[in-house]
Amino acid sequence: MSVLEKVSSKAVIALEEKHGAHNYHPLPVVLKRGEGVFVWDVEGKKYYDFLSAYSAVNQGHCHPKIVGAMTEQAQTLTLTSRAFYNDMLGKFEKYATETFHYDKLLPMNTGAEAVETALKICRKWAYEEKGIPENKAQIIVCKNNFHGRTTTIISFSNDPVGRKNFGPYTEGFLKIEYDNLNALKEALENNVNVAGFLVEPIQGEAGVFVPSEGYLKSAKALCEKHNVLFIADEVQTGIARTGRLLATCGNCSCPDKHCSGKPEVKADILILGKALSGGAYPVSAVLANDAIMGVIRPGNHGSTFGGNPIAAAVGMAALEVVKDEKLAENAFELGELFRKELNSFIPTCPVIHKVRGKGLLNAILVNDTEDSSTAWDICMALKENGLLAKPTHGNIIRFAPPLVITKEQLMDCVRIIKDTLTQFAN
Ligand code: IF1
Repeated sequence: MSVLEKVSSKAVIALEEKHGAHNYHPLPVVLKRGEGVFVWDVEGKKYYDFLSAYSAVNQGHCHPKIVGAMTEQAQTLTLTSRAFYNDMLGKFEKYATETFHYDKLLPMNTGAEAVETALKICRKWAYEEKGIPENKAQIIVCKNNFHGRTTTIISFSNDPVGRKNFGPYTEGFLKIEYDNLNALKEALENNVNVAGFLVEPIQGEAGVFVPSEGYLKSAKALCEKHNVLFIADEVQTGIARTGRLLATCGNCSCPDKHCSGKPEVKADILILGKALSGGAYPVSAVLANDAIMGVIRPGNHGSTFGGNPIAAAVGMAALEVVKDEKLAENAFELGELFRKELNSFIPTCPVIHKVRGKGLLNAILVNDTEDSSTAWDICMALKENGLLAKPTHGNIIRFAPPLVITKEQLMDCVRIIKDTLTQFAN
């Protein structure tokens, strides 16, 4: 088949079915173009994108500033490896560390790699700074976490599908209940060799589970008391998604007006990915202050592509767009509106019973069992009605549009969602 030939969705799906590994179960829609909040399939049908590539495309599809920075850099210098310096990485590191208020940044490519990086930094810090005996370091993680797909990360997952038959598993992790300060307190008190606490500010894969008010702040205080590093995985929640630059936003001078005066917590190690590139390129990073990042020395860690000049150019542009276009503020305001609209609709709708989330990371809870196909069927109907979303955990549907969405567009989407759910009530 010529690449120029027009293809049908059916043909593309058949190609993947035959030649691709079956590690995903996508919604049957084949996209070929994106712009802002919209994507188009190969038949030309237009959709609102309410997944945003799992919050990677916060700045909207094919943002001209990000694509411009990327193409310009791609025509100049793409990759040097870290065996040599490139003239872009330092600029990106300066820009990002000033944006998030940390001394240092370690660049990687994917979220999972950044999580692995954070775990390595934490362990090394534990042995060299905290004085934990060699190979005894423990890192506390939460039940129902999602931090990626590497062998070490799945070792502390409790999703049987993602984990089973991929053992033997990496040791050194203690699992506690999420949003439970007592569980954290006990784990810290009963284990002398705890190095870190790895946590998602909102659990994404678990169905957009928002912890109780004050949980993160108190958890951070407990960690401080026990000289344990608080590691925030903001791969999904970061970069304005939840209505603040970071969901753990402790930067009172950050460009987000909703943050000022209401600092939550500042992680000892911050993990970013996804929207750090606006979805244009794989860019992830770990940020920490010198006392922690200082344990990393030449040869300890790295990656061929991490910190490449395209990633640096794209990362800078992506962060600039977030500031210039006030995406945190937009996510905050439109998120409130979205939940208000759905909350007033729920009493009239027997199909869903709850909407929850922060900023523009939201989910609706469908009135059916976890193994039912209702949420999937609703997503199929939403697709027919021009809006793309994906179920998580069977009966939960996540709604996370690009943060460049306007109020008018959001209200149009609320209408589509209400109409579709009403369709299911009958
Ligand atoms: C897939 C979920 C989202 C993440 C957090 C690290 C990573 C992720 C908090 C790893 C990745 C993704 C990956 C994606 C599904 C997805 C996801 F449904 F599983 F939970 F976003 F909501 N930390 N999350 O959410 O980043 O290595 O993928 O770059 O297809 O597995 P990555």
